[in-house]
Amino acid sequence: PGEPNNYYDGEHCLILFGPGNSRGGGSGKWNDAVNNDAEAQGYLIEWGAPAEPSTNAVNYNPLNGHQYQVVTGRLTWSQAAIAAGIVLNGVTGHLATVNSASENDFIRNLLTVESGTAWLGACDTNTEGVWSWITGEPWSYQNWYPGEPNNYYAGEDYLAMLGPPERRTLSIGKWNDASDSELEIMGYVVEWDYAGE
Ligand code: MMA
Ligand code: CA
Repeated sequence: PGEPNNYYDGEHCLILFGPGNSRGGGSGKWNDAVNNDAEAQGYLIEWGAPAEPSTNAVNYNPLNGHQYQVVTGRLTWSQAAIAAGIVLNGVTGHLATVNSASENDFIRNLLTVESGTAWLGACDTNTEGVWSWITGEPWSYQNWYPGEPNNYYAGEDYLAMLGPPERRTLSIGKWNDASDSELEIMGYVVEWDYAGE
């Protein structure tokens, strides 16, 4: 009752009152809130079939001590970049960043027909043609498919690793720049940077 009130003309996001909330604990009632409202302590994710993400095993790469997981699901790059931030044993994940041929091979071998072509953690949204890893690591290694990145129709700013089934000759493990909502994408790769494991 009384909501949405767009309090101080600044409330544009939806909250569901849960147990313990003094103003409607467990009621299931809604409130409009600010983007960073301290009252909101969680969020709800919904997946609709048939795009339900399914997680595969977490895989340890002995070459750098990092863990990797391929998640199958049709997310945009922006959605995947957020979804990858899950915590595993106290370490926050990120979309995978690739710094060597051996790391690229390791990830390439995790891709499946189900995950298909999958997001990696780089974009050139700041300056067209200047690619950077979301972790801030130097852009030292790259493995583009011939002719890529082509910024197709001037709308491709996000990095994907081409997966099976092979649609272009010798493509698996090679990189393509794609649009945020590229339909070819079927998964994303999460990396956790454990040090010294
Ligand atoms: C698709 C898309 C692009 C890629 C071209 C290559 C038609 O667009 O995946 O990112 O560069 O294919 O032909
Ligand atoms: Ca492209």
